Amino acid sequence: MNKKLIINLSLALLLVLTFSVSSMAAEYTINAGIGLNDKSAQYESLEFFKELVEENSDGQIEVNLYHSSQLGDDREMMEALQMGVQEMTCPSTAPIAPFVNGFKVFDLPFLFPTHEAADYVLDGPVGQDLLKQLEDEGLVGLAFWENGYRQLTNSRNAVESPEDVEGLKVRTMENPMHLAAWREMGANPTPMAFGELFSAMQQGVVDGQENPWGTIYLQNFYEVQEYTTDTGHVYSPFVLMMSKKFYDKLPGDLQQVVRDAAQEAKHHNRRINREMNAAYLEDLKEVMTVTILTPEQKAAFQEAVQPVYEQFEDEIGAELIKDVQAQVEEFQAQQ
Ligand code: KDG
Repeated sequence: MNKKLIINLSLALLLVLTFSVSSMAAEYTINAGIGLNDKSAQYESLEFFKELVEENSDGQIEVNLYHSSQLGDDREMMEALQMGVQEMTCPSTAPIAPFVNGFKVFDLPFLFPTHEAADYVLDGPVGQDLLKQLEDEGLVGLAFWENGYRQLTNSRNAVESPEDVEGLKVRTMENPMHLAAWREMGANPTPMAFGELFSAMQQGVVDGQENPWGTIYLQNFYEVQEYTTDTGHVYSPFVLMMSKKFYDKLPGDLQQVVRDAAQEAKHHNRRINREMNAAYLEDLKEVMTVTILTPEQKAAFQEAVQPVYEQFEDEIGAELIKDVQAQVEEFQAQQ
């Protein structure tokens, strides 16, 4: 074979390769960002979602995942979704409240007695109606995933009663009800984005924080916090959401692929999250002083935060609170 022919053949091969690679490239890209790290049940559930979407769209959609606030904090990412410069995120309900007021209802303390009662309400008419309301804000609510029951940690003292919380500087999510609840317990709460939390605890800017067991363990909070208590004061849902600007560009069949994957991943997420939170509590017992409250001790916390219901009744809407409580009762009556 002469030299020229070899060069021509190589060029042709290169062209074929370039063409086939570019024709394989996805038409749509979903950049999904979260605040938790890549060991969290939330990230693992996003990986599950990614696999489903990429496979069921025959490669037309590619999903890129970003953890540890690499794309910003919850509020910043929601704003990026509104502008159409990011496609997906999965915040807790607390930071969603400034966008859609009704989301405040889910962060009322001691609202959901069990995981299953929460599933029932979130997947029922009240939860689904709130997801729909996100659309007016340029956000598409795809499904409620789970963050979990939030537990207090701190570096100052063991906590068995609201009195033990007196004056404690507690970081909360950026939500007025969380602040109010901790004030009622006598603490000195400070709202802060999740990404700033570890160093704030390390530097003593705050004494404590509250998050599910999985987060406390996997984000290494135990390195800077000595004490934890199973306050379980709030059940924290996650909302998997998408930029409406992006969603509207997808053809109908691909919108369905995304919606189906969000639902399938929801079941996976709830299952592994519950397993992980239970398992990490056991691991935390090895590295922290863990206080498990008696039902009487827990009732004292519940009583302390009760005024929050009245304080926020007008702001949230008495009807909405009643609807959620009625659904919880309906669920319990079926058990
Ligand atoms: O990925 C989710 C986090 O960004 C955040 O919502 C976690 O519960 C959380 C917190 O305390 O901010």
